[in-house]
Amino acid sequence: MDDVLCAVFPVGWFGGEPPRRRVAKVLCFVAGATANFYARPLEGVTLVVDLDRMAIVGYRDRVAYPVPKAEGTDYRAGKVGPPYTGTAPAPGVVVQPEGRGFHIDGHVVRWANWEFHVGFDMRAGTVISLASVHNADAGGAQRRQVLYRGFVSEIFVPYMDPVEEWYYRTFLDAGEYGLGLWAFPLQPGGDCPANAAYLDGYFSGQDGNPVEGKNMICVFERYAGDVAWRHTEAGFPNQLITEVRPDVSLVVRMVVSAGNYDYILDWEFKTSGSIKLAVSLTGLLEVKGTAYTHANEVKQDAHGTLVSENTIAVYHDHYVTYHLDLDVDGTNNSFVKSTVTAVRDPGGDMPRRSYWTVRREVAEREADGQVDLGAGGPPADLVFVNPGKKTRIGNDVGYRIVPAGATAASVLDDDDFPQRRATYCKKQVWVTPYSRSEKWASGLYADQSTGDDGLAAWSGRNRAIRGEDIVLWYTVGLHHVPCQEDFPVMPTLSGGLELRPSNFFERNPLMRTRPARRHGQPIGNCSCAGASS
Ligand SMILES: *[C@@H]1O[C@H](CO)[C@@H](O)[C@H](O)[C@H]1NC(C)=O
Ligand SMILES: [Cu+2]
Repeated sequence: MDDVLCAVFPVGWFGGEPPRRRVAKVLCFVAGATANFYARPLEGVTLVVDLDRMAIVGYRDRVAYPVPKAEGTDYRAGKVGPPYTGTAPAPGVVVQPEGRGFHIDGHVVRWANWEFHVGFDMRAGTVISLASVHNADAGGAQRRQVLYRGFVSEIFVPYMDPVEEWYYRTFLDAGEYGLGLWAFPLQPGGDCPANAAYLDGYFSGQDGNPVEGKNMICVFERYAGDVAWRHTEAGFPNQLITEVRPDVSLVVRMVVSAGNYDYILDWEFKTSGSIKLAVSLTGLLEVKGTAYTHANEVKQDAHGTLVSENTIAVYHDHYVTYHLDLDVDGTNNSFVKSTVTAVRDPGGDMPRRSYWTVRREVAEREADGQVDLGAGGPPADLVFVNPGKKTRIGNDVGYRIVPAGATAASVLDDDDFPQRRATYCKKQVWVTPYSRSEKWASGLYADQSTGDDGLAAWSGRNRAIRGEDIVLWYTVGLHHVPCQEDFPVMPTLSGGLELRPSNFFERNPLMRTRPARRHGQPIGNCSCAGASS
């Protein structure tokens, strides 16, 4: 019994009256010789605990499968066999010879043309607020608002196995557990580079006393070796003009270890005016014990991939939903959808048979603010504009929403119970008028919720959203069909979105950035100077 560990699983809601008792299920695992106890489930044994009475009110021992072997499941250094042979990547470290370029004043971060506040919340984790960007071309110290407040509102992870031990595994990681409660101290040099600064997080413990979480958030400048913009001009005789600007950005990072899974949640501020939101999934798969030991034996009822003997990694989704209260140059904003529309036979005597143009539509009501990025037709250009602010030549100032992969939407039936509790996962984009009570996409009280509160219910009121203080809800979605490389720990898989200025500035705000300077850093035995290839 010393090797057995148990974990708490929410029961969800599967019809009938809203539940009166607060209950949770408890499932157990065998650690033994491995730290990866999730890989060794005691499949078929389920306990039900009444959380008010703190009593076991149900116990079931239904099926018996072999506990998967411990061998090959551990992920700790020294437990995974010898390293690869061959040339190892050379050690590297980020060096900033003149120190950091950003300043942290309390919780306000100032860097390049950006200023914003970083907060910590038990449920949401990192909260970015009052993000504003400096408008260099306007002269003086003019700051312009971009984001009033942004945070991860929910992470919904429904598993796709309908059997007794699995049907209810439809996690709402923020609402049922708390992303901030699942953040742990970041490891310098691994989670964040050597040049990072760290922020602590404070929250109330179960007894009401304050708890300090050390190094919950890190802030660092990223020198990725990428290019922000460049051009080589070879058109002049006897002259080659090359201008390159290195891409440097500021990252605010938190890692959430939600039981078996790890989410790396990044806010990346770019001098171009973009804010990139990235989520990287890694950690351990949630697996099911099985009698199968070879793919030849596996039947349709597996509901997942055999990733090791007696081990099925069950199909599931990840939906990371951001609440982004944009204030593009002020609170008066509209949501504009531009659809790429093909036109045939332009006529006249030109030889072209077709071209495309853009059909622009301003969303009037919440129903117009719901967008399924995968549904038929060409991709839309989605922009938050301020109809009261124009560039000098008259375009509406705006910020574009650019999906960066991972745009899966839920395919569950509308009347399936987990789907009712997270209805919003059918569409990636929702736009609602600001309301201080509308923060949590799955409703204020998510545990055992019935779906009557939440983003889809609010949006169903179909309020006006044109020329209002409006909020963008964006869901990064992945259907996860596991493979053997995801075992015993999956390599990071990323998705996200970019909030990118669109007629917000008068011109490319990077024009004033300086070319890279060469520092007297050691560059090994590379004779880069004057080298040609
Ligand atoms: C937003 O701006 C538009 C265009 O200037 C204006 O007509 C509208 O009244 C403004 N809305 C609010 C709420 O101020
Ligand atoms: Cu997954």
